[in-house]
Amino acid sequence: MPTLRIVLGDQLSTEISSLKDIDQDHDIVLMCEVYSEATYVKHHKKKIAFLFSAMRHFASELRGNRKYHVEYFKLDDPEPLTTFTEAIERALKGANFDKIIVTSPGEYRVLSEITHWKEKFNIQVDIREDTRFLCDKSEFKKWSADRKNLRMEYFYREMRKKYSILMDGDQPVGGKWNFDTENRKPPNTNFEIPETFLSRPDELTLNVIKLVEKKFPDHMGDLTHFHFAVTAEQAQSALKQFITERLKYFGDFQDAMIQGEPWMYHSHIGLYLNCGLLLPLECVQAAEQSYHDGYAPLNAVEGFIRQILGWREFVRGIYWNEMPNYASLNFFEASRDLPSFYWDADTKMNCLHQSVKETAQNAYAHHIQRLMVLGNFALLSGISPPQVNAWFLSVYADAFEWVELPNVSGMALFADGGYLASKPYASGGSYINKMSNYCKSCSYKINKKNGPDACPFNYLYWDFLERNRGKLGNNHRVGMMYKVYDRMSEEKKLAISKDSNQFLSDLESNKGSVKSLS
Ligand code: DLZ
Ligand code: SF4
Repeated sequence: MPTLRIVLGDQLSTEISSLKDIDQDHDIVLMCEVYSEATYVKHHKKKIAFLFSAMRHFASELRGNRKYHVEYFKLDDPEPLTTFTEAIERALKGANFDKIIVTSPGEYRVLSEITHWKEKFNIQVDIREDTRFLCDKSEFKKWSADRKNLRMEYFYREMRKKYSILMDGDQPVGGKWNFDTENRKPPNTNFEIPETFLSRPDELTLNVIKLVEKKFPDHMGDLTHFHFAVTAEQAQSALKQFITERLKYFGDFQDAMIQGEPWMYHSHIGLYLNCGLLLPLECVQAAEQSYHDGYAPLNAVEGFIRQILGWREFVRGIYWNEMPNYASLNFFEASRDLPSFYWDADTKMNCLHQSVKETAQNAYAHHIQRLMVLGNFALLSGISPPQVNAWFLSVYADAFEWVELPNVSGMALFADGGYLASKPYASGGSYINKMSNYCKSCSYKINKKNGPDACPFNYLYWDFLERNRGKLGNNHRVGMMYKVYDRMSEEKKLAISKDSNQFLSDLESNKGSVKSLS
């Protein structure tokens, strides 16, 4: 009897474990576009278009080159489907199968759905390990057992050794594991920043774009100028372009932000890696090769490799170790609603305005916009973690819960109380000013610490620390800042609290519109 083999929307790799040992004459590969996956958070239109187009291209590759039998349910079929479970039900009605094989999904929610299939459909369901990752779940569990606080740096060193990446015998190339002290230079606005990878949408993609516009009109996002890679071959070209044109500056300027330059020197390959169009080891090895060939310096190459071989694997391990509990952690008991400007960019704070505007255009913002602008603001203002997580999960094309949740709840919001990061990434406006030119065209004054036209980050930072003294006071990495606060005059402390209360109450009543700006 044939086997039903499932390929989910973020498993678009011919290497995927669910396709191993396929009987191509008899087995059926099932892929499905379903409403629930596009709407359980309202995914950005460009993200849905990207995934559906990549899924359809992948199905056609499996049918064409590989001669597999693929059953593909589309959202524009006469009877579109709502859930994965409905898709299984329909497939099982169409033929008899001995079992279902699926690769373990990237999200706990989907895994829970899959685990019900055995009983519901009275069929064997094999859930295989996702071998596209470089550290499997049990290996991470073993590494993390008995460690109270997990630090990526030590995990990363193990991974470097395991895969022999940037190694000189048993020592790191260049004598150090981490070259971050050489990174993070402020931007220079005279830069010529290379274009991101631009692919021209084919007819299939244009049809998907029409479908998304029709079915999801109320989702955030701009569908014009769609230029993402949608096949593995195009994603390879995007990787190659990054390695040859931008990697050499990636380290130096990884925290830099320039108004009107959404892409900077970042790789923009996260969306391809996270849906299977690229594999992590090929990206790591391509970067390593460019160092050995003398195209990119060690600080850039090591920094890029650390993101993939270290951080990406590390957060995935934490996600699977800690779910489902991790999703409900709220160390600071933050409960404020997400301000509406996260959707419409309507705020006078220019850094936030630009970051949200670019997110709506591109389903992308780079690391430091996400962490130090959008995440930092949510942290300082005490916005409810589930709402912040839902936002990040829906708006970025690379976001799947395994990677989004630890990055947002753990790193940006410190909602896990320090399990993932040793201190909150809280910051006043000066870091944004140092790393960007946003402040120059902001309605607020970065150098003013208090008063109606002072940069809100400046007083919110101190107010956040003071509000959470009971929870952070003993954190030795934050201790210095409490000493600075304690030395301030009573008058200054009062001004911080007054300005913060005013700002946060205006935020709730949605004052602070940017309508007069562009
Ligand atoms: C994000 C997403 C969207 C928008 N749509 C689909 C879909 O229609 N079909 C599908 O197989 N996957 C989709 N995905 C990805 C899933 O929501 C989910 O993130 C992954 O399957 C990981 O568990
Ligand atoms: Fe952002 Fe403050 Fe700079 Fe305005 S002044 S752009 S709010 S950091």
